[in-house]
Amino acid sequence: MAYSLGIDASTQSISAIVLNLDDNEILCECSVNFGENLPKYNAPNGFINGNATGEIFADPLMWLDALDILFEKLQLICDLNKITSISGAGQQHGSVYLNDKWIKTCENLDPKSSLSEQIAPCLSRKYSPIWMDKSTTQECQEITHSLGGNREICRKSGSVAIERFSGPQIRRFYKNHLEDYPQTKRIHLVSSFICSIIAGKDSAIDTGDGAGMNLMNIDSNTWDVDLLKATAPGLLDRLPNISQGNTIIGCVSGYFVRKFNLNSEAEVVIFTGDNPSSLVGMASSSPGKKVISLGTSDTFFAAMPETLSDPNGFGHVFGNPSGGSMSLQCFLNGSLAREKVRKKYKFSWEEFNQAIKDTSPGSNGNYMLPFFSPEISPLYDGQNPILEGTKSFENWSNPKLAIRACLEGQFLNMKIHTKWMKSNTSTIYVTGGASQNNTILQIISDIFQSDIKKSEVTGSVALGAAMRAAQHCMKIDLSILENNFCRFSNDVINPNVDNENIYLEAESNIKTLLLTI
Ligand code: ADP
Ligand code: XUL
Repeated sequence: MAYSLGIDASTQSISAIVLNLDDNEILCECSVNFGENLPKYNAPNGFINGNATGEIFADPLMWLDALDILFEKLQLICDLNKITSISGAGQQHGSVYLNDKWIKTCENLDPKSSLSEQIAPCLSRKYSPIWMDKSTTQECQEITHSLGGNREICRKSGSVAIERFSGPQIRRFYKNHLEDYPQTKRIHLVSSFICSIIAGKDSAIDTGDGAGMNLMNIDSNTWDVDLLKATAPGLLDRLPNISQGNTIIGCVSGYFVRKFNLNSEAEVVIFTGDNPSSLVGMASSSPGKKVISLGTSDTFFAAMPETLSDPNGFGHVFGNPSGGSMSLQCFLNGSLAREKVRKKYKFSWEEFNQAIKDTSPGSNGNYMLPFFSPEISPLYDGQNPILEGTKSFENWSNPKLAIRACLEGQFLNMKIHTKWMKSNTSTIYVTGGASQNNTILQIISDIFQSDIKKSEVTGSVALGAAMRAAQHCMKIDLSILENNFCRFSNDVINPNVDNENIYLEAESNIKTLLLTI
């Protein structure tokens, strides 16, 4: 029996999927939610606000405690000794800062003590800035200036300098913590940090996640000297190597063998970012399919036949774990905005859905840009949604219309900001926590006038990781893994053609509203 394990270290939780490669079935799934399972970290959604405006951090020790709990739980439902291949993925852009104790500690993890206890003395920065952080506008400007403008940095790194990307974050740390930067000997991404722990060995960063740093040259897949120089001194020595996503780093750390009965011969493939991993788990590694992931953030992505970049500078080019590149547009105010509106009226998800059923497409001419916190697609620095319509709508006293207008505003904005990808396929594949909500999916279908196919596995990130592990360690063809494990529900959601014109008119009104920000 050969099992493959995929791990997803995401914003709100850490999850795992185990595939039985002999029976072609998903053997088990398991998740540890940071807010619910580790309340002592005071991070109900997996992150905490910093003191300065725009700062958003997560505690790497919380991720490690969650990893220990994840394996405790997995051990109860699965024979971990049968796992022969492991890989994983992490929320993108987050960076972890480690001192000179790191490598030795990581290589000698002791099962008698917890991961967090052992790694705590290795942190040269207590908290990790994550992808929601917006505090580096100044650093983005400095890096852009050094490179000679947006066009050049986008040509080299696949994106203009972006606040949440690791390069600008590292620069801010270097500038503001002059005493801690010299103590920092290694800077990892969330993906390569968790991979190092799993393998008991300092891991490389893969090209998929590495492209989300404003530090990697997307043509050569190496650290770019000009980008490094513009970011912080001595950075090359502090970064791990970059490797292709098919790299096997070695076998699983003895920590997991002795503590949770993993097989000492289980091999580990280097981790990637959550979005590149989801591309694999959604059977979309080859160009021709587009995917919407409705997680903490909403993302829209696709494998690319040719490297295109967003002329507006809001989109990104990342490495495709199967070779070539993928395009991605991220909408920060994803599930968190939907949650805000829902909680504003103390509605359950059922009441939220009923509100949609009780109102009409187009929200009777009321429009909303539901940006409750700063947005990146498009750039918006405010904290308040923009509403235009009747007085009662604008002062939030019509809960049902507010809910519909929030959803319509989100997905019309998504349609407007993903046109640059020029993907004309008629089906959209959806995944992520909110994809279980068919009412939301119907609105997406009507706005894009596309069929929607829902992944039956909500954990497409962990699934993609387990598939990559099996592909590279067990040498199983990706198309076979896709056939065996990527399942989409039979009930395809079809667009209501009667709503097409209503949403075309709404799109033009949302475009006008976007001009006001
Ligand atoms: P991440 O991987 O970014 O941690 P998930 O993909 O697990 O996030 O998605 C979590 C989100 O899913 C939650 O923030 C929640 O708002 C959303 N969600 C869960 N259930 C529903 C539902 N029935 N309807 C809409 N959204 C939902
Ligand atoms: C992508 C992005 C988010 C994170 C967290 O650029 O910032 O999707 O990867 O999921």
